[in-house]
Amino acid sequence: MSSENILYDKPECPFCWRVRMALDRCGVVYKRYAYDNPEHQQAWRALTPNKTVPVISFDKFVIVDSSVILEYLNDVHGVLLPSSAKDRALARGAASYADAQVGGPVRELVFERRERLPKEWDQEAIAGAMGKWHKALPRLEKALSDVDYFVADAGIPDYVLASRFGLAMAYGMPAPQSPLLADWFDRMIKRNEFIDTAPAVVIEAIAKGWQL
Ligand SMILES: N[C@@H](CCC(=O)N[C@@H](CS)C(=O)NCC(=O)O)C(=O)O
Repeated sequence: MSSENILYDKPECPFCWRVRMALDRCGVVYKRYAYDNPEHQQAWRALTPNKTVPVISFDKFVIVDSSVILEYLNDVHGVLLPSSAKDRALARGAASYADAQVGGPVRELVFERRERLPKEWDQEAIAGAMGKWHKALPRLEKALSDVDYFVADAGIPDYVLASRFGLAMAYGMPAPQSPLLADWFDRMIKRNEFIDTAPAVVIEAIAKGWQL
């Protein structure tokens, strides 16, 4: 029997998108099933105790939670984290900071703008999210002072942050004031694993000429 990899996924979920980028980068062939497709929903439910996406089944070996999937992909393919223990710790630290401090405000902005009509938007909540976004960026910028990516040729922290930045830009977050982060993101959006896996809303924003 031939092997089969299945990703249960939601297009605009940042956790799913970073896993899609990593799978693409590692050249893993997989089927992508929408978690809420009635044909696949029952199978997805049976696999995840948390009822979240992403969930992946590598030839029936199931992993739940994006950070565990990304670490597994690095263990197998070895390109998503640096080789020294110290550099790996720094990369994991950057990923976890990006997710908490950048992810939080981006989530607030996306929820406000995606779930409501423009006239119902809570402008105070949007301004609050934008303020937190600007506060979160300087620390990430520091890590990019001498390098093109957080991990040589891009890796886990790059995919974690790019999934947040992509959605932020698509939902109208102001461009980062930092030239280093703006240049990093410009490099990221030109990469195959970004373009091949981006949600429709991000592809549409890029097609409309969206630029930082
Ligand atoms: N820690 C989990 C978080 C995953 C998560 O929160 N996914 C959201 C979508 S972005 C989810 O599945 N929510 C339940 C739902 O949409 O029904 C991971 O990294 O995989």
